[in-house]
Amino acid sequence: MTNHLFDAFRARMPAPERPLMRTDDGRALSYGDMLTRSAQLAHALTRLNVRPGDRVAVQVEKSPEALMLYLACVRAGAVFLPLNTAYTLAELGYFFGDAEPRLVVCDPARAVDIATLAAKSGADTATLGRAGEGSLMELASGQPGDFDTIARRPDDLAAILYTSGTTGRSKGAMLTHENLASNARVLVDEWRFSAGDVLIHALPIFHTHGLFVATNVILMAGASMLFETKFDPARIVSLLPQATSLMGVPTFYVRLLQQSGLDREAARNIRLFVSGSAPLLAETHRAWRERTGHAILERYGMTETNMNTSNPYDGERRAGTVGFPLPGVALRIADPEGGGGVLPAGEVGMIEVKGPNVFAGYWRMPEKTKAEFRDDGFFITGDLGLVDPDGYVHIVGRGKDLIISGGYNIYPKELESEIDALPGVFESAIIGVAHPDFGEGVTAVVVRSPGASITAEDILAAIAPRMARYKHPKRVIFVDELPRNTMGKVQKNVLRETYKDLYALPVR
Ligand code: MLC
Ligand code: AMP
Repeated sequence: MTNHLFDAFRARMPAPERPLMRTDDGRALSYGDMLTRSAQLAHALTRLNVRPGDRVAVQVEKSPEALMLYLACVRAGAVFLPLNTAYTLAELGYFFGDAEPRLVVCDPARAVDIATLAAKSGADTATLGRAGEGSLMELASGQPGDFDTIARRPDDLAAILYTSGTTGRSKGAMLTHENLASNARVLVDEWRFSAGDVLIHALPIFHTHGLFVATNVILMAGASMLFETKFDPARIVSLLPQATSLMGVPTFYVRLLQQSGLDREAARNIRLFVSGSAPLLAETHRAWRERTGHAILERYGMTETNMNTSNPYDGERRAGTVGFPLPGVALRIADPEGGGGVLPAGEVGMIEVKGPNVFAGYWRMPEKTKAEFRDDGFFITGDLGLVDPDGYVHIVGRGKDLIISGGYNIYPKELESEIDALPGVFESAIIGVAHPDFGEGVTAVVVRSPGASITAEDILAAIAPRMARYKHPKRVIFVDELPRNTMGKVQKNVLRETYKDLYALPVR
């Protein structure tokens, strides 16, 4: 039986005794262990009535078992649906209702609340803790160590990852086996990964970057990783000599630069530093080069598209650009207004992409899917950019109202709706303001209702149980009125200019 994604990993798998990962609590997992554990977990999923095509929603702390659960879903033909550990019950309720998972896997500490919520959508619940404890591994440990991997075609779904919508509801991006396999294969080749590589993996595994870019590349190369459950900059510097590569969001590099131990000697065995998920400042790129001798390779991707472009492995990695379209990816700059005609080189417009990396659409939202694709199959990214005379793609802004803080996306509309609904608030505008650590800091600009005295603390306390912590405003500013244009639209650009120095001082 062929299972498109798992067979692609298996085809390049090294000898079973070769290491796949070493964890920060000293555990080691070989490729053989990966096969056994993922097989046992695939049996456990089957025992829990997960059938091919069923969604398995997973909100658990980072652990080797959590990664094995991803592979078990692939092997069992299920659709893996990872969820940010910061999501509140209110946020989870929406995802469960929309995705209708067969099974929800959560941390034992949240089991009671989540099981109640999951049951409302008809899902069963199993638990998996940071150290592998919980009902799921208990069931898995008694299962056989081999599994007849379920057949899956290239266009079958492997995962659904939710991305927040600019106009409200979160959308589930449907990613196929071929989306993931093709992208991993291309990245392995472009970035020259091989079995001898050791990647420092310190990203969360519920997003494209940590789950697909980092993990799939390692699996596809038969390489290994130092699997860190959290990003601790001092520890990362101490691990550098044992590694050949690091992948991170710009905040990683900003924080690592504050470590006195970061120098050429520490980075002597590294061959590749990769950054993505948010813009890497040219000054961070330069500072990194001075300190370590390495030019960070910046690449550009999205949940919906996996990776689209990359600076070259050989050749100039140009600061402030995201490099060239990856092999197999067609990229064009289109007129964001008036029907999307393709613009001449050098002009700023909407970045549109097409290729085997581009997702199959939004889960149960055919209208939204249709709206974000052109008739000829190009996906409208929402990012504004240009292609320079040398072919490098530059991202110059966003056509979508989105804030990226430390690599996490925050959709202003979602926060504005919550804040506007509070008694004492007349209206609000959420903006991203340059932030030395997170890249952009979420900032709330609020107009009180006449006579009201609501405070910043009141607002933060009200949203705390409803929204993930990383979405919370770092500052709340009260104003008498919001600036508007003649059409009555709030001028967020004016607000961003007014508050551009709000976080100017280094935070740490
Ligand atoms: C944590 N906090 C954040 C935050 N991360 N606030 C805003 N933005 C963030 N990204 C909050 C915490 O809740 C805490 O709040 C306070 O900030 C300080 O926390 P910390 O200890 O400094 O944070 P830390 O745990 O170290 O996390 C920072 C981080 C993390 C950078 C390591 O955010 C991270 O792992 N980011 C990576 C995200 C990622 O993987 N993105 C890829 C998306 S895929 P308080 O108030 O409790 O103190 C994608 C596609 C592509 O975009 O192209 O790759
Ligand atoms: P997400 O929806 O979390 O996958 O975020 C995708 C968005 O992150 C893209 O649409 C871009 O706006 C942004 N992004 C990813 N990589 C980069 C990069 N290297 N430079 C600038 N923005 C990036």
